[in-house]
Amino acid sequence: MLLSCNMGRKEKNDYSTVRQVENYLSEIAGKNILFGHQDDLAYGIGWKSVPGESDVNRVAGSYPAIFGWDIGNIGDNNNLDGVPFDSIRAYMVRVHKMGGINTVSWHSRNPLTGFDAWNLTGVDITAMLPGGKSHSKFIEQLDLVADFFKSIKTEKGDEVPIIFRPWHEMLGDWFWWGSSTCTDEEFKNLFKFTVYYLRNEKGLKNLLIAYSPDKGFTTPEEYLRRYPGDSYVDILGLDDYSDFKQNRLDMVVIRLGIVTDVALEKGKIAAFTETGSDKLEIDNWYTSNLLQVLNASEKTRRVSYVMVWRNRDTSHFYVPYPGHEQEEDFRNFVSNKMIFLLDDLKN
Ligand code: BMA
Repeated sequence: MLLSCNMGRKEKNDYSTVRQVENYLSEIAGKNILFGHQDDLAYGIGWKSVPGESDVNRVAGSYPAIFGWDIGNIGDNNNLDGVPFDSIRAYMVRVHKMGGINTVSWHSRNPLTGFDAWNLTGVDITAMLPGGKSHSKFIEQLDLVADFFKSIKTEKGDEVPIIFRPWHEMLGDWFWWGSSTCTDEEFKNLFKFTVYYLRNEKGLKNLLIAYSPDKGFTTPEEYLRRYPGDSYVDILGLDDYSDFKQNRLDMVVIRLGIVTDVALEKGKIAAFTETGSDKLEIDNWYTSNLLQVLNASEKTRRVSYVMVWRNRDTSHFYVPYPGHEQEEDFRNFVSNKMIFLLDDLKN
């Protein structure tokens, strides 16, 4: 391989909505942090596919500013968590019309085996890439992704900007694209080819690409160990749950500081792409943990958005629901001037 990848991005005089989103996220660095929630409109505690519902809105009186979706099991009717792709498309268009921002992750099956993202057997990245013996199987998957992304349009035909966050948490060893099953070089080639194919071969111009390692780093060099290169990435992220679980807020601050330092140096956006306390097991997590790390320093305040994971049911959730003891704490968190929900973003 490879592959120059500048097409479809940062051309001069580009006033497209995706550039507006990118500029906005850059401009708020150091001032505001958008709050996001995975699958927010699709389901919550005690409800499922009820139009207009949202646990964030139920508790805080506004929708989130960032809405996360996952395209694992693309090609099936439903995604890996049972949300129909037709619904995801409709939610994403709705988010765009409401003035919110969509981000998409991909708990991808292994295209060679069909096994899920967590299955570490039968991994052969080289075979998936150009010249490899199973390249066509990977292309089939990427074509499904491209077709889905292309289908996300308003009635007027306007494209909806998407923050695409493929191959996330790649420093860890729990996904098939992780560090125990593919080398750094293979990983970079996988990432590069994915972005190259969607942008240059498929002509998708509405994507911002996020590189989103887990907490497996303590230096900028380690953070960038699997970084595919500046022309493939727009947003530098961090996925970190376990530092909170282990009460290592100092480590979250250090890691976010590295992410925002690297972002500043590269002229890119920094984001806390995934975090949370499952079941809100930590007391007043939003103000005693999340707000503390986001507001810890000039560096951490340069994060443009933070997103927590989904509210599946009472045994797996990240945002309090009506009646939950941390409702008030969540309202205190979002009422901080720095934190933006959709209503703040629109104002
Ligand atoms: C994990 C859990 C799983 C889910 C996966 C992909 O963190 O929420 O239940 O299938 O994310 O969304």
